Amino acid sequence: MKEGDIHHAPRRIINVSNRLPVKLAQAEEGLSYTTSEGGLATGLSALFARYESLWIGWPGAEVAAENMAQVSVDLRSQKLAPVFLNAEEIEGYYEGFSNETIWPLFHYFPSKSGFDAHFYECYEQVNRKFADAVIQEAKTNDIIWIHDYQLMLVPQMLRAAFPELTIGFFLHIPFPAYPVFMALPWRKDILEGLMGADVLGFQTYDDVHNFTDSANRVLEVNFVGNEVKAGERTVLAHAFPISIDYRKFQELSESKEVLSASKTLHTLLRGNKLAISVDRLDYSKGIIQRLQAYELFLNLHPEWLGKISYFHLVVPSRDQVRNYRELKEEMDKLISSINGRHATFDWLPIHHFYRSLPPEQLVAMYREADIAWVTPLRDGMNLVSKEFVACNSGRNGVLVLSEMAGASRELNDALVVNPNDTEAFAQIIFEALNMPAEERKQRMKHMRQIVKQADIFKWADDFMEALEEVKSRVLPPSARPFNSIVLERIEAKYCCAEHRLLLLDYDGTLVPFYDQPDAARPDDALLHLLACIAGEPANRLAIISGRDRHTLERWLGHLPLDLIAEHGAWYRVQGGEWESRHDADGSWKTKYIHKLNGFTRATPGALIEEKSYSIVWHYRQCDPFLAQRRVAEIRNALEKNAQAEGLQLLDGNKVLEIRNPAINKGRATRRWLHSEPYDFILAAGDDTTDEDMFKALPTGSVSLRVGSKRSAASFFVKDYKALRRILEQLHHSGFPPNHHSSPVNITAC
Ligand code: GDG
Repeated sequence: MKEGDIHHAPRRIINVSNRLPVKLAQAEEGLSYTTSEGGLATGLSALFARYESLWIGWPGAEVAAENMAQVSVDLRSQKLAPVFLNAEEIEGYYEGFSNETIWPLFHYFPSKSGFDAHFYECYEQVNRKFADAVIQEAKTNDIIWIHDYQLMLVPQMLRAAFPELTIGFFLHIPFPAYPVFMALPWRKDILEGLMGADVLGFQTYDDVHNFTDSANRVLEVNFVGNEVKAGERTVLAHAFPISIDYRKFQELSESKEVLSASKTLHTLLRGNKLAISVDRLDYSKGIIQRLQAYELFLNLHPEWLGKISYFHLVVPSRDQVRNYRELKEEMDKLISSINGRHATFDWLPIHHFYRSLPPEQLVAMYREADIAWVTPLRDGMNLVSKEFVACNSGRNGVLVLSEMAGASRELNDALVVNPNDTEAFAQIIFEALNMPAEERKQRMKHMRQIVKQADIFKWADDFMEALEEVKSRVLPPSARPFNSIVLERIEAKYCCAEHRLLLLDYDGTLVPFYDQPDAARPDDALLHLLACIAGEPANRLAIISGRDRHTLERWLGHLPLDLIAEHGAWYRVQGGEWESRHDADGSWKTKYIHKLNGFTRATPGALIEEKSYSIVWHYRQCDPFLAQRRVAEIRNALEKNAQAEGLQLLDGNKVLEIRNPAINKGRATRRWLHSEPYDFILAAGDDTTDEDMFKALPTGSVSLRVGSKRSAASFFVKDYKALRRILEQLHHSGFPPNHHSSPVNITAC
């Protein structure tokens, strides 16, 4: 990656998808390219007119090594960049993992999913290939937009290489509910891969919910609503229902070619009602269920025999693969049985097309249809439903739409059907055919408005807007990285200072986080380090923590240092007794604990920690989905009263804390600062409560934020180990090992 000039380089979108919008063919006469102007390419075209653009993807065919350079040059002129895949990669990554593991599982057909580790390896390798292709091209200021289930590991691969990059991901297919998703042995890798994006786009809110639920359960994250903080970044999971180029379809439906095809169709129908369906051959499309419902309808309503013509368009797909071959056999059998049983000399119940039709003929079908059946068993969105609405304007046909298609969330005026309910389906066919003209007109009018307003361009704009908005929330890091030059400068100050104050937070700053709070007890090395620093005559060391005083006393009470517990509600000067702040009041707690008890009983794994002046509701051990609901319920139940009583409800790491906001580390810090005049002050902490401490420090102090750049501290360090090294180094510089006084002896408690 080249460092782009953020201010002068034009913003560029790098679109990344499995397939490029061209199909490459290599014949003896040479290379040829056919543009496949799909919906996505159309949707992005308006964006590409506003931004610079590059599209990275597979050109759709295996390319001989000697042609690769030429193909790259040819494609470059169309702002495309190829990722070349060999036959083995296509088999493992695309046909294998993408289409035989993810596709069936994400469409709720776990029994059709294979879980072959070799396929997953290929998937990972090819995702790496795509990520490398992006990395080679990308500049800091570029926006990367990755598409679909074939490339779910790419966001994190890019993020690891370039933490600041703007990355969006859109999933075109459904994201399944956790009990289905958990069947995937690589579920954690997939979720981690996706979490590399800044914005994760899904077709519907159900998908957003399923994804955030899975992420909360599998990863150490806590989506509240549809957002989560991931280090410096915000990750937003949001629904962006994809759509079509409404105008293009509408205009096409009135073109000369379509009018001519419509006329032919009209003549052929001889006054019969036209029903249509348009699907790729796939078990998720509900092809069999629809044929069964149609057969039942004909049986129940023989008065319609000879009066309805069903144009059944199925686009061939993968019919060499067992699942698809079987589906085709079953479909062919059923069609032949229905036609065989009901056909007459001048009427055929089903006109079956097993091929792709030219757009003009497809649109003529949309235009002339009295009823369109879009009845998948599961579908991310389904664009056929929206195309029908855009093209059928004059006819006011009826859309029968499966409740399992994403489109059913928007097209409320369709007749919604459960494709598995054959009786209800047959009844809905009857209703659709008998719907009064005025009702058809009104329903179609509403649906048209929806598709017209929320077209594919709006979809792309909404996604980009969300991406830019989320990205703008990442504040420029204010803490600078700590390095050897900084260390030398601080060492120099430390050495010549006569009164030093060191304020150190404990959890996350001196020790890592553990699942069980008690596991964070200090190790021998830490006790030794603290004893050494505290033992320097010029030093005053205070541990300033949110923990309760008993724990601090037990773990660190024997060292010659000050202890500040519960964010300053309690403190103990070295050698003295514990004191509490004179204005601290804990009498409010009883009422709140009483209320929290009810929530705790109803939430397995939850527990209440009572501190002197605060209450902490812990939910680390709970089902994340349930916990999220409970936190919202607790907030609803308590927030109003708490505010009136001057209390604060604070979200922490899998905890909700109720506390008095007047007690904070900032106030405690000021108290310590006033106790003596210091000529060297150092403070270190790792979370938001430590920010109050940093802000209270006088100019010239050294402040260190552990693990994050976004801070009021002057420097950031990576983790507790880095901080310990700095402290050791300072101790050695200010108090060399051969110095006359030795640190106090300590024994680990
Ligand atoms: C994924 C998700 C989501 C079909 N037959 C012919 C033909 N088509 C065109 C239609 C339509 C497209 O194929 C199929 O629409 P889908 O919505 O099913 O799109 P997919 O890309 O297959 O599926 C899906 C979509 O992504 C977008 O996010 O909606 O849920 O599975 O555009 O017009 N076109 C022509 N002849 C045909 O015979 N010319």
